[in-house]
Parts: sequence; C-alpha cells; structure tokens
Amino acid sequence: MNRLALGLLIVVGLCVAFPTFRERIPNGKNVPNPCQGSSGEWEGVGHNIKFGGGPRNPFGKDFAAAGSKWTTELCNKDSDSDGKTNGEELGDPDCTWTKGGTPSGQATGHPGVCEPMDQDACKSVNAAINCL
Ligand SMILES: [Ca+2]
Repeated sequence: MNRLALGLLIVVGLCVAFPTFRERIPNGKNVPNPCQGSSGEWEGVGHNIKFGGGPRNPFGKDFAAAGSKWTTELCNKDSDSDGKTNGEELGDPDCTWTKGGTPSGQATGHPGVCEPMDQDACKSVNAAINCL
C-alpha cells in the first residue's frame, strides 16, 4: 500500500464516527435518529451530522470535556437542554453503566439533539444540527 492510500484511509477513518467512542457510552451504537422522517441510528453521536465528523454537538463537547468517557457527571448532565439527562436518553438513567456492560434500558433519545426538534425551545440548540 502506498503512502497516499494509507493517508486516505486514515483521513476517512477520522471522518467517520469514531467506533471506539461509541463503545464508551451506553447504547452508543443504537442512538435513534431524531430527524423527522428519518429512521435508523445516528452513528456520530457527538457530532452535528449523522455520519459523524466535523463540529461536535453539545453532547460531543461534554463528552470530550469528560475525557472522552462516560462519567457520572456526564450521565447526569442534560447536554442538549431538552429536560432529559444524557443517561436517561441513552438508557442508563441511574448512571450505573460501565464500558462493556449491558445498559439497563434502551436509548430513547439523542443526548446531543434537543427533542422534539420542532419545539421552539429546541430550535436554537439545534441550529447546527444537519438532518441532511
Ligand atoms: Ca437531553
């Protein structure tokens, strides 16, 4: 493999949602897409676009500030200001999940996107969110 191909692989790898980061939060691979008319999951949980990469959303900023790991403080925080803690949205309402474990519940919301997205209170929070 030549250097250019290797470099491209690295760049692509960095642009795609960090799979290892998704393993550091409860239900990181099952975060529902909050965009209207969309289904499936939101791979780049900490980013403004579903596929990850680029600027971070409020949860991504808090996750980075927490040392890129799930802490009790991060769990209890409501990063997207929608009234639900990150733990509630990701299925760890009691903040007991540890990496590799099974969360107590399923992810019910997106911790970095204020929901429901069409509410007035959410519009400014979600200004940078790109539903594509
Ligand atoms: Ca929230």
